[in-house]
This record gives sequence, structure tokens and C-alpha cells, in this order.
Amino acid sequence: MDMQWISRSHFRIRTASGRLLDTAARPLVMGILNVTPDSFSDGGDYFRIDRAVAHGRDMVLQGAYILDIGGESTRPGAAPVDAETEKKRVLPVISELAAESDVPMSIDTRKAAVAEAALEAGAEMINDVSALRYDKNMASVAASSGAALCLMHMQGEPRTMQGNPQYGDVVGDVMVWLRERVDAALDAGVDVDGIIVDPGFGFGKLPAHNLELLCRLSELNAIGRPVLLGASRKSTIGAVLGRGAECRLYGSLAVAAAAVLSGVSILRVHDVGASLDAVRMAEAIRRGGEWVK
Ligand code: HH2
Repeated sequence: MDMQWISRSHFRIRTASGRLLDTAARPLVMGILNVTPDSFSDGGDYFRIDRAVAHGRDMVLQGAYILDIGGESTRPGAAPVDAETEKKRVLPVISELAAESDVPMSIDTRKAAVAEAALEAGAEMINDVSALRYDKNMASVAASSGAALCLMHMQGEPRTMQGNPQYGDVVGDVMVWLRERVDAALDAGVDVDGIIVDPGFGFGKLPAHNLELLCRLSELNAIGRPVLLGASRKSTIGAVLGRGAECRLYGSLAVAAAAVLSGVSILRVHDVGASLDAVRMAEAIRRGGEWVK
């Protein structure tokens, strides 16, 4: 492996509040909060507002650096949800957690109206799995709010994306695509300091594509922006281990550790406490003796 890509750059990612998410000590663990009835691994568990808030609190106690709150499942085959429904699911959760905690929140949505309302409720980052392609107003919401913005690669759209994904060289294709989306965001006035890129593990990709992306994840650092990875409990881990979504913790931790060694900046996970241990251990190894407590 080419050593120059292994060192994770030190990023300070600017959010809507002006605070800087700092990757100096270790990659940031982002806890997933799905306020949905149908998410692939925890669908329905946190669909009630009180349960979602309690789970958010719990992830903060476990050491989550960011919470990513979503009201629409984007699992393969998922049916789209309208903006009003999505807002009803996420806004009370964001408002309540923002009022009591200092942990930055990200809104996982493809819709500008949902992002805008979530930012007003206290979110500071937009996680758009369509990378500004689904809603033409999303770029201006991101630009005018100063929110951090995650641009994720996806081939196709959630309903059909696993049908027949095709790549020449999956890593090269994803990188070219992400660079184009970063340029589109910059052209729309988004601040470069808030932009994060994500290869979109499982989004229009077969297990072999996902595994090649993981194996060569360090190459994505050449884009020059922090890399986010969301592989937690996903079906490629199930395919390798032969396990259902409820039994993929250890596989997810192995992926997290490998991603840290490849220089990832943010890990989007369901199991915050366990992932944080894996991240801290892998980061200590990556630093080879110069570890940070
Ligand atoms: N994966 C999911 C949702 N949002 N965002 C980013 N940036 N990267 C990801 O890999 C990603 C994401 C899907 O996972 P999950 O939220 O657990 O399930 P569902 O979409 O079924 O709610």
C-alpha cells in the first residue's frame, strides 16, 4: 500500500453554527438515529419520539461525536416518504436533543425543505445521500446556512439501485463522481470547509464492489476532503459472514478498524460504544506509539 495515503489529514469541518468538527485526535464516531418504521437494521425501534430521544441520549453517553438523524429509509427497495412526514418524524427529536445536549446533529435527508427545517431546529450538518441531485433547492440551503455537507456516491436510486450495478473500476469511478459533486457544491456557493465525501457503501454496489472500495479506501483521501464511511451492519458484512443484520456487530467493528487504518475521518455507526473502542484502538495502532488518550 502506498504510504502517502495512509496518513489521515487533519480536518476541521465547519458546521452551520460555526463550530469546527476536529479530526485531530481520531476519526469521529457518528451515531445513527433512524426515526423510521422500515430501516434495514433497526426499523421501528426508534420510531416513537420518546424512544428516539432516549436512544440519542444513550449514544451521546456512549461517546458519539455527532448524531445523524433521518426520517426516511434509503435501504434497497425502500419507498420514498414525503417531506411533511419526514419533518414530523425528525423535528421533535432534533429540537429536544439540541435543547439538552451540545453534540452536533446532522440531518439525513435528500429534501431541501426537511434540511432547512432541521437546521432551524438545531441541526448543523446535512447528510444528503443524493449528493445534491434529488432536490434542486438543496445546494442553496447548504450554501446559505453554512451547514457542513456530506456528499455520498450512489449509482441509481434507492428503489432500484441493487438491480444491476456496473462499474469499470469502482474506486476510480466513485472518485471521479465525488469530485464532480464537490465541484457542483462549490459552484453553488457551499463552503469547501464544510464538505465531506462518502463512497456510499451499499448504494448501487454489489458485495465485491463494496469490498474493493474498503480495500482501497485510502485512495479516496486524494480527493482532499474528509471521508465518511457508513458500513455499519450492512448486507455485505452479512454476505461475508453469513449473518443477519442483528448479528453483524463484530463484522462492523472489523470494517471500522480497517477504515481507520485507511485514514477515514468519520464513521457512521449503529453501535457507538463498541465502535469507539475499535476506532481508538485502530487509531493507536495507526499512530504507532504516538497515541492520544
Ligand atoms: N447509509 C444509510 C443511510 N444514510 N448516509 C451516508 N452518508 N452514508 C451511508 O452509508 C448511509 C447514509 C443506510 O443505512 P441506515 O440509515 O442504517 O438504514 P436505512 O437507510 O434503512 O434507514
